[in-house]
Amino acid sequence: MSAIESVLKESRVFQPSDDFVNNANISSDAYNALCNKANEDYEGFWADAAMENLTWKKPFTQVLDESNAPFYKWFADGELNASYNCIDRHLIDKANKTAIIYEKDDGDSEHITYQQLHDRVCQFANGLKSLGVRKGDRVVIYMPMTAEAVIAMQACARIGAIHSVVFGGFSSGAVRDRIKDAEAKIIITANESVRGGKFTPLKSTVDEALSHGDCDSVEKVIVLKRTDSDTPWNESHDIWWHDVIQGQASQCEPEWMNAEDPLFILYTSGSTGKPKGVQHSTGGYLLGGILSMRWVFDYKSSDVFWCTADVGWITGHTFICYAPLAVGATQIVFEGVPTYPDASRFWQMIEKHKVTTFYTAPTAIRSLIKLGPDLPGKFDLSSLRLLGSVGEPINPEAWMWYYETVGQGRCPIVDTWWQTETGAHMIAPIPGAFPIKPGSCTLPLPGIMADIVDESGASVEQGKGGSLVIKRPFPSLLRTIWRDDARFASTYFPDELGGKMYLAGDSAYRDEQGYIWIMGRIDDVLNVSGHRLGTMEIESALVANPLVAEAAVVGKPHDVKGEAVVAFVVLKGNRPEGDEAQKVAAELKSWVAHEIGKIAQPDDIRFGENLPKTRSGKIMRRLLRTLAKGETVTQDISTLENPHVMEQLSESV
Ligand code: 6R9
Repeated sequence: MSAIESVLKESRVFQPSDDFVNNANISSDAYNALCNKANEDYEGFWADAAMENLTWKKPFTQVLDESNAPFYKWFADGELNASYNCIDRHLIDKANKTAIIYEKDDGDSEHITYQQLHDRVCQFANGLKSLGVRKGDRVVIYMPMTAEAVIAMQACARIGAIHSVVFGGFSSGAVRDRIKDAEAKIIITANESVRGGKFTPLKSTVDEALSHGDCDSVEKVIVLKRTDSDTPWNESHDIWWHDVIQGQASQCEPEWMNAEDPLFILYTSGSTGKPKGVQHSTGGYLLGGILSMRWVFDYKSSDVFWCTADVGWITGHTFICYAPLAVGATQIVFEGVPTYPDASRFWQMIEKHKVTTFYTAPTAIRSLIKLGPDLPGKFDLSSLRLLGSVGEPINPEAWMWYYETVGQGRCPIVDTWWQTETGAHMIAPIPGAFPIKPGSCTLPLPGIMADIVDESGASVEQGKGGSLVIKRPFPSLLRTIWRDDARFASTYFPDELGGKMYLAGDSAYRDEQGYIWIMGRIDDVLNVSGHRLGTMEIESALVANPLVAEAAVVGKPHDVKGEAVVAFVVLKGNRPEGDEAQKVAAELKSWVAHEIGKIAQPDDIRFGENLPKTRSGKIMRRLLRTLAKGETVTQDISTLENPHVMEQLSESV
């Protein structure tokens, strides 16, 4: 495994500057004190954090309830509202502070204060109520990266509706599956998205999702008019966003929620064909995000925070919609792409808005290195004080460039390991408390009892790879998979590990200093440009095509995306060759884009008369991974049913 070898060679250590340490929220002493407190009085540690960081309508008296493990409850008798915590509680002293700098694709920007955000969220929340949306109803949000996307999410939280955001790059099939699984009452979308100067219809994708007639739960489709183009319209259920807020009051009493009430559902890929509806709580989830802001991002009220993720992913939920607002930060919401109008957009925006804290993904860093390694030097990036990375392991080359060229050797990099399921950072540097190493997400946060174990659940020795687990429940952990408790328990708390350890799905090892190095997924999940994709999901999409008899999907290393999708396909007819193979491959690529979304499109398609299988009929995936990488097969293929397909499958179309 080349990625692991390259991190293994990495031994550099970077100390934070004295200046950073002197001003840090958490010093090394404070960090040790937090860890000790969490070790000695686990519940007391979390109770204090929840009291200090959240504003409760009714304070909790219970902390952790383990009586129905692994369905853990936190602060269960407390009441609060997430939107109140993100907005209203700042109005006393920060009403005129900018909450959101909304930068549009074309470079125009709009500053929205906390008071203005409050008023817009309340108006939209009242509009939702007027359409009959009530506490516990599900609302699917399929929107571009606009200020309105955040307003829609916050408005749901305000009235206790459960949002389920679907990434704007997903296709109608993916939208339909999610609407059906969540039984959504309302869909919120925009007529079009605007990214990199291109307009992409969203409303018509929603129409297509609804056209099969099996989404009976949907009562209304709310449409933001983002562009002036004509919009297909259905009088019976479509309604414009501007009509929804028309005449609505800018006050809306928050719905006081139980700490355990679901805040949202977010679908993510796993090892089966069906994405999982990860369900998060109100109190515990919000607490996790706030602690990440204070500890890992060392949040200061003077910061300008920018997370470049899309709200369609967990990173955008926690670090755009909720946590920066919950601490009263000024943050950027960016509609566009890093390469438009050119590859200096990020650097130009950091200069323009005096960004202090910049959080992006290794794949973005790698592509920007390719497109312009010297471009950051042309801008004034002196406002930056901290950099973050998320989504996949960052290779030391990209880390060094980020550190030296973007951060000018001044800014610590926080490499944050966490997941859709964990809701907030789990293993990440506390930048003023201890040094960082390129490629390592460093140490578990205080209160996060992470460990690396073997198949039986026993801790492995230092330097040895194993499965990453978290041994104690923590507040921001998912509560269940939407309407699938059994899958939740078997996926995340498997019996083999005793049923009480959270199994993350990643492998990792620890070095001499206890620093954790993530090695990759242990399940059939690919990480393409920091996005999670299930191989089974792509395989089911492929075999749904009338031409395809069988398909197997694996990942291969890619220098920008991290991993690329390779599909091995057997057609119902003859194995295609030459132009015919080109044509069918192109057709299958656009088929997958249509079934799931462009991000799932295979980079490489290979046709065989069959797939390599053992005599018992199992597809030999390890062999396919070797073929995908173009490496020589050293595995024993003597048990193969059909060795001659190996040659066919080593040829890319
Ligand atoms: C936040 C997010 C989760 C998976 C996770 C792991 C990979 C995320 C990482 C990382 C190494 C990091 N991952 N951050 N691997 N270093 N700093 O990305 O959530 O989309 O659910 O993906 O991403 O494999 O299990 P999600």
